[in-house]
Amino acid sequence: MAEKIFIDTDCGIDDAVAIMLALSSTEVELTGISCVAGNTTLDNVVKNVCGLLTFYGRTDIPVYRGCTTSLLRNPHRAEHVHGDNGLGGVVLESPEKNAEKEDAAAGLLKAAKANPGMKLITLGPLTNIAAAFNLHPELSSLVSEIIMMGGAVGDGNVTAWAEFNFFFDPEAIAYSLGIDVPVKLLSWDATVSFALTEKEFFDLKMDEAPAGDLFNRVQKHYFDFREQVSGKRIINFPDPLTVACVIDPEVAEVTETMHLRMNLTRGDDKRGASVRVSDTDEADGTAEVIMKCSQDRFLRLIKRIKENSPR
Ligand SMILES: [Ca+2]
Repeated sequence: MAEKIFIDTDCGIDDAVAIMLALSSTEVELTGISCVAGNTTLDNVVKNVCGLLTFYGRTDIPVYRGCTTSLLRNPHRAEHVHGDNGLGGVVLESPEKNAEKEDAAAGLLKAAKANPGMKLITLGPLTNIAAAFNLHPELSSLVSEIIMMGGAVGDGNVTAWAEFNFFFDPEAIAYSLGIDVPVKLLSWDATVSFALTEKEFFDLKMDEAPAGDLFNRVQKHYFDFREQVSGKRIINFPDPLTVACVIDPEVAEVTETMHLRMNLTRGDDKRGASVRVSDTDEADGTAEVIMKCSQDRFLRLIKRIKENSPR
């Protein structure tokens, strides 16, 4: 039977690919999507998610609006990475659906009550999750696992110490690590454990089907961004890897259990870093951290976006 999942997202480029991968895979069943500000504004995130679900003809999947900014109002977004609309400037057809009336916390609770034991996948800052579990503590007995994209043991992607989702809302991460549900983290280290060159990317021939063509178009902006910062046209897949590790747990090649404490010191260069500590009393929580992924297994999955494309 398909694993029931719920996705929380700040739908930028790689979130879109992650959702496309989930919609292309029969091992998982998407019970709902909640939206949070992060890579782009909340309004853009809702529009992108509703547009994607329309593209897939899956307007039956409920979408919920969540938090408009981080708990401490962090103005830092990532338009330089994901473009003005979060999808690298790619404009989807007008969505044939809107967000539900309930907010993200209520939507998550509704899905969890209907699907006890479901897994929660988070692809953005943890603001919605901290709010939802605070408002509805019964969620911790209904959700079996939280799989988060975020955190860096080595270098981060925003500062030398911090990964974007953790940097954007470190207080929400500190809260979420302490929730009484097992947490798995797809770290920035796992993200950079492999990259595709532009040639390898086009060798996938994704544009043979409509969804694969959309996959190619949204990634173009990301190649341009990586070239600007590193001089190399390469691409990484943080959010798609996170979903891939739920679809096929063997995508995660190296994992390590870590006790983590967030650096919450305002004004400190290392704010947003997840610091490894040896003593559980000093930690905000313990997570199983995925440090390396299998490129072969992942690429086999990603091709499904083309193979199982709608229309
Ligand atoms: Ca994201």
